[in-house]
Parts: sequence; C-alpha cells; structure tokens
Amino acid sequence: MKKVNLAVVGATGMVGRTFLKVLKEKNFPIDNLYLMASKRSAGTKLEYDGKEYIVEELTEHSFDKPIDIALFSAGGSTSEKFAPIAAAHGVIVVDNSAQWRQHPDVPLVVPEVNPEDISWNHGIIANPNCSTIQAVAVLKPLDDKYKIKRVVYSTYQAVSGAGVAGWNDLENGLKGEAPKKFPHPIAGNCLPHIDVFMENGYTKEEMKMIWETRKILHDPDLKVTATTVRVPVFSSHSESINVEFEKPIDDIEDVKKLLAAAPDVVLVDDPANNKYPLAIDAAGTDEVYVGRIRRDESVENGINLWVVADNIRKGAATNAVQIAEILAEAMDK
Ligand code: 25A
Ligand code: L14
Repeated sequence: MKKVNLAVVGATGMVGRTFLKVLKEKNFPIDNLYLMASKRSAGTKLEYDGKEYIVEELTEHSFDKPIDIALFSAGGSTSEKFAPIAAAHGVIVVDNSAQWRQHPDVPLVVPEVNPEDISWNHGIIANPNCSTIQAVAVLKPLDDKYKIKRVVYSTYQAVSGAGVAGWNDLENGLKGEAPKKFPHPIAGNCLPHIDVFMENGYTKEEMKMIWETRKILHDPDLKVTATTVRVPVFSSHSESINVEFEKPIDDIEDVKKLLAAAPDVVLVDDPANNKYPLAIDAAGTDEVYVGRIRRDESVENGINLWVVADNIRKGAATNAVQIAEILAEAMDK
C-alpha cells in the first residue's frame, strides 16, 4: 500500500485519540501525519508510533500542504466549514459528524455493509452514527436473505458517546456530584434523551438511526423506529433490535448461522451458560457482538436481537480508519 499523508482533525478528542490508537494497531501506511484541533488545543503534544507530534490549530490554510486523507471528529460545525475546504484541495475527508451524512453527494459507509459506495465520493465520505453502525452490520446479511420489512430499535448508550464531558458526568455523578453535560444525573439513572429534541417528538439521535439505516441499506422507504437511551455505562452501546421480514424464517438456526458468518460480527448466544453480548466485553475491541437471538412470537416473520459494540472504536474511529484503508488501497492503483 502507498504511504499516505494523513491529517487527524479533532485529534485531542475522545474519538481523535482513538484514531491514533487504531491507526497504529492496524499499521496504517502513513508518510506524513498532521494533528489538528481547535486553537484551545494547539501546541498539545500527542504521541504516535513512538514519535511526538504537536497539535496545530485548524485553519483555512491547514490543507494547503499535500494531504491525501483527513479523518475528522471535531463536531458538526467544524465539519460544515472545513470539510469542503479540505475537499477543494483534493483531500478525501472521512467525517465523523452528522453534518454531511444525508447529503446526496456524500456516501455513508460501513465497510462490512456498503463498501461499494466509497467509490462515488466527491471528497467527503460520512462515517455513520455509532448506534447505526453496529445495527446495520448485523441487519445487512439478514436483509440480503429475508428482506427487512420493519425495524424497532431500543438503545442503551454509553456516556463516552457524549465525549470527555459525558464520561466525567458519570464518573463524578458516582461520587454524588451534579451533572454538567447531561440535563439530569446519569449515575443510577436512564435518560431517554440523546442529542436534541425534534418537532416530531423524536430526538435527533433517534432520527439519525432511522435516516442512516435507510441510506446505508439503500432502502429509502424502510420502516424504522427508534428510542435511544443514555445509560450509566462508560463504554459500548447495547441495542435491542426487533426485526420483521418479508420472507418467512423457516429455521432460527439459519439466522444464527448467517450472523456467525457476517464480517466482523461475533455470535455470542449461549443463554444456558449465561453467555450473551456485554458492554464490558465489547469495550476496547473492534467487533460487533450479537446474541439473544429468538423469534418474535407476536408476529409472523419476526426476530429479536441484542447487539453490542464499542461506540468509540467500531462506532467511530475504527469504522473511519477502515474506510481510509480502502481509500489508501485504491490510491495505490
Ligand atoms: O456536532 P456533532 O457531530 O454531534 O459532534 C459533537 C461532538 O461529538 C463528538 C465530538 O467531541 C464533537 O465535539 N463526536 C463527534 N463525532 C463523534 C462520534 N462519532 C463524537 N463522539 C462520539 N462519536 P469529542 O470530545 O470527541 O471531540 C472534540 C474534538 O473536536 C475538537 N474541536 C472542537 N471544535 C473544533 C475542534 N477542532 C478544530 N476546530 C474546531 N473549531 C476538539 O478539540 C476535540 O479534539 P478542543 O481543542 O476543542 O478540545 C480538546 C480538549 O479536550 C481535552 N480532551 C479531549 N479528549 C480527551 C481530553 N483530555 C483527556 N482525555 C481525553 N480523551 C484536551 O485536553 C483538550 O483540552
Ligand atoms: O451523531 O451523544 O455520531 O452518544 C454520536 C454520539 C451524536 C451524539 C453522532 C452521543 C454522535 C452521540
């Protein structure tokens, strides 16, 4: 693979630091590495592969130098302003924010699900929402065989999704301190409120799961509903997914077989021995775990699933680095 000039925008954040970890673990072919963040963090020293790098302030001139790929995780407004500037300089941006995900010229990609969409990018590729990534990784092989009719998501999301501030709210809340990031205490609580409320009564996190599932599975009319809940867990999102299919499921064992064979999906489904996916087991790993697979006996062709993944790794950093790996490979040709 050709060595690429890589920029990490938002390098000091929770996701940004994880980019560096994952890049190293995967031995990503880097020539020059540039770390960028807000003015606040400019001058911060970060280590990559035994070398010290100084974080530079992101400006309109940051992409004047030759950069092939930029991994962005600096929030929506930063991506709104700077991703087009980078793209105009010939950089391919892999963006973690929600800013560009629904734009018709921007592919929304989970490499195990729709890698083919990478090729029609116009300089910006969107990384889906963490909750969506782990869901579609599991839904895709089932959709291929049984054709999904309707999906009901209920999520149990870790505080790390809300960055360092979310993490601190749980850590300090466990000591009895008042929350700063969330509107209510998260310790000993569940908050049915992630991102902002929209006019239809859903939260934006719920709507993102709905819109993004349709876009990634290439089914704009797919029936999807969601309730997203913040729970007092540090790392990894858990999800209950109820799915109804067009075609009959003759044998539930076939569903388990399909999922066991799905790329980067791990089947953990042995209830007799108390084995099912757990947030604390998924934390720090790159796979998507699925278990509690059973028929929904209230409908004709339905099943229930329990899906868990590390929201900062597969839900953000790892997925983006996987996209960058495919881009780097294509640059080789
Ligand atoms: O609008 P969105 O898309 O909904 O995104 C909103 C927020 O969600 C997070 C991200 O927060 C973002 O701000 N986010 C985005 N995508 C995500 C995803 N897929 C996601 N969270 C989960 N999954 P974040 O905390 O992860 O990252 C913020 C980074 O963005 C930089 N930034 C902000 N505004 C910027 C900017 N960079 C350039 N230009 C701008 N205008 C921000 O840098 C950070 O890197 P910073 O300098 O403002 O603040 C970093 C400070 O925080 C400390 N710190 C951060 N992480 C850690 C940490 N300290 C210890 N451990 C850490 N893990 C640093 O010390 C520094 O002071
Ligand atoms: O849209 O607060 O990717 O858990 C992911 C983390 C939105 C917020 C996204 C959280 C963000 C979410």
